[in-house]
Amino acid sequence: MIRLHYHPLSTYSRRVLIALDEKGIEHELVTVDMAARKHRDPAYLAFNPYGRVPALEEDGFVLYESTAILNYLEATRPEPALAPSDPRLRAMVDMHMKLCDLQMAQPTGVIIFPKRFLPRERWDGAAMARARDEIDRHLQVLERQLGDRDYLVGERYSLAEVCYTPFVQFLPLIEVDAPPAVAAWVERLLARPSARRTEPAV
Ligand SMILES: N[C@@H](CCC(=O)N[C@@H](CS)C(=O)NCC(=O)O)C(=O)O
Repeated sequence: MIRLHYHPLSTYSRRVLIALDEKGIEHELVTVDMAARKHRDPAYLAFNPYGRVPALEEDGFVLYESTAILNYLEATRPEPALAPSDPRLRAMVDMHMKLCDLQMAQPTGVIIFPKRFLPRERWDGAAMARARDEIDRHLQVLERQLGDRDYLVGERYSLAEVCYTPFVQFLPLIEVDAPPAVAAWVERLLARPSARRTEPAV
């Protein structure tokens, strides 16, 4: 049985929750009390030496880094498929997963972490403005990549969309206006039952 060490407000954890839901994988959730700094306890650092969530555990096998976990789930539970079998399309999914981390997830964290969890006097306004510009530019790239298609790769929902969902959820908090194709894609992503069932409380 899979055990997922996670936090209910964690964007990266939510990627894994979405994949578990999409694939109907039975699992057990272990909440890491991050407010109480439990992710820094030696007991948790034994799972993930970087002290981050999510971390997955199955029969003594431990894996962290959400994209690695998603790829593991896809490899071990290929149905229903969240990645195409064609090597070029699969490579494109990998590319979008990586770019999501670099161009979207990272700058999103710079804005939403303080806005969700820190008092305003601790916000770094300049860094947040730079992050917002970066996201704005990235959404323009996504707009061209999407064109008139519903999904990023091969006309099917894939791990690329799983990776983006928790982050595009926060576009209103980021205060970036998505261009039209991206806005329609975001709506499509957030309407999926797996997205609705894993929606964070804050
Ligand atoms: N690259 C990691 C990022 C995970 C991550 O940053 N998780 C956040 C919660 S959303 C966390 O655990 N932060 C605690 C910390 O960095 O101390 C992944 O994809 O799993």
